[in-house]
Amino acid sequence: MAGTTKHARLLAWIDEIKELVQPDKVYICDGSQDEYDRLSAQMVASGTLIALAKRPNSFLARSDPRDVARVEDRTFICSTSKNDAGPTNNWMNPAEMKKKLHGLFAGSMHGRTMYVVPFSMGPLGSHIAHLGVQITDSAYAVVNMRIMTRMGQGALDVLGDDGDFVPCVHSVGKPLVAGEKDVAWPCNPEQIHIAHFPDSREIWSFGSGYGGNALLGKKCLALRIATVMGRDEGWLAEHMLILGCENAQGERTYVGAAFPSACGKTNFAMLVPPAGFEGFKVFTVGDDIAWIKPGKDGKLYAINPEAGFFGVAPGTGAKTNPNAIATLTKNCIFTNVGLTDDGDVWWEGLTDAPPAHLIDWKGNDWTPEKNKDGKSPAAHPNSRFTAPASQCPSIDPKWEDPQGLPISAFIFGGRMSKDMPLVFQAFNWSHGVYLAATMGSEATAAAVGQAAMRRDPMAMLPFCGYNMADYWTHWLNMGRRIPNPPRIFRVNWFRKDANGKFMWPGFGENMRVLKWILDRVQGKGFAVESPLGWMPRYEDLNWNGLEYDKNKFYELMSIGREAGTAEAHAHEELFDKFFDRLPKEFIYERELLRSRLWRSPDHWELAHEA
Ligand code: SAT
Ligand code: MN
Repeated sequence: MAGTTKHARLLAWIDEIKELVQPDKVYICDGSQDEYDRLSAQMVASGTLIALAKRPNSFLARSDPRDVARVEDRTFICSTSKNDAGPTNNWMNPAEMKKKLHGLFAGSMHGRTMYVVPFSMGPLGSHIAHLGVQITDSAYAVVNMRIMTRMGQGALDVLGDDGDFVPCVHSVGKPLVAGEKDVAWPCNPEQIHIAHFPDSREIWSFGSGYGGNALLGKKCLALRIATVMGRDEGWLAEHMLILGCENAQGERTYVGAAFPSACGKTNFAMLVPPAGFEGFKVFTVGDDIAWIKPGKDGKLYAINPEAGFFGVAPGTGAKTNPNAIATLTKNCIFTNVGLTDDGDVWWEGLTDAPPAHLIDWKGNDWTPEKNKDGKSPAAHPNSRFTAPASQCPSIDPKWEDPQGLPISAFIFGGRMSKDMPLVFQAFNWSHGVYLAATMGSEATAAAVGQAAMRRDPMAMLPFCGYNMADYWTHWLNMGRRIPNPPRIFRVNWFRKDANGKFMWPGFGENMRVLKWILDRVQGKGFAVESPLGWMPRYEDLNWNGLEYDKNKFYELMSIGREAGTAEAHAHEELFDKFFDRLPKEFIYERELLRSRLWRSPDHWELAHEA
């Protein structure tokens, strides 16, 4: 059975797109298990998916090696005014882009099925949820959307006869001529366009079948378009995980934490408290995106608009993230990981010892020998799992609460191998917004062609659908509008020593930092003023169960005046791009930072202060 709708505008739009893309067939998805099974069986038969003998109802896909990550330089914000997209986005005139897209999409689904994928971001019918409809010629996108969103007839029912939806058009851009045999992963890498129209709230994506380029509910709708909705309606759409931490007294505190792609959000969201934290438990609400709205009581409430995890596979193992491993046992899609000889998946970090032989993500024979230089991993560094959130053992019982969950702290963390301490707290809201806005992070594999180090404000550089300076102003205003805004923290799990070794063990041990953050939120934790913010002393962290040298801790927390001053100076480079749109608070915050650094010693250490 296919999905049914009497929504006149939706039906007219389906006809209009069909006319343009010229598919062989049109199919409206109902989101049923039966439909999922049918589509997966078709893709197994055509070679797009491989059924995994070791994991029930789970599949492996291998992408075209030219289509493995988000493509930021082919991602566009097509607002009417260029200034509304701002200097950090690629802008194109909406009329020009539409013309271009119409050229690309004309006949682009020839020889293929045009799937109509109705979906809800957020629980069905929740007042914070938003509906979208994705048209796509990728069955792979359809089955992934079923895991990542509430997809199918349920969404159509909520849409009713005249409900509002964000139209999303997607094509892999590889029409088939009569008799042409399809490839396993059709795509058109030379012609990738991921275009957003914030004024008319629509999305058009051409040429890629991978992740955020193709699952349009995720970065395109739930971040780029949703940031614009949030600006207009007074809420926040953020690149944040949401977790709840329960203490021995059973009190649960929720935090939102923003990190750039592939910097450990999924691991942090599913953290298992280490020995020494008996009675503590971490609950997962989301691992990538948070929609945050002010409640009537003046608190900020967050929902996870997604229904699944699209997590980075490499580095995910029983030691680093046992909850993810338990989530992945069934009903999952794996993309660009290795295939073992007994029909299971493998990636670097899944187990300590690699299998003696497997088929790598490119479909070639692979032995550990082959990756001796580290340049030919079995799994692509941006290989992913798509998994239902409901299967996660640490999922919060209230993760689908349509009211959302009250947020007490925001955490912002970049990937910085130098200079940036493990943790500190903002002095106040506007300082916190400044800390988040100036966040720097080193390149990962999540997007092609990243600079070695870049400013990634709020981890939103690739995901903000409007002028970043206006977004900062929106953040400043959100804090002013509520009586007691969440406390703001910066963290950095990635500092390295002189030998290039990570100084902090990370993963479960991040609980030590989280606990201090919660103590601060609850008014219990001690802190010392540093040039960058409030910091814990060694004795302010719980060290039960971990031997961590006091001197090493102070080294991890230290601030070099020269490096700090250079950093403050570099903020100017970022700010200069925005001219008069820059919030004036930021100029003031930068001057305060400079003067705090100026009066600090060359090498500032907590030990000297405490
Ligand atoms: O491919 S996605 O954009 O969904 C993943 C990410 O970069 O965060
Ligand atoms: Mn992400």
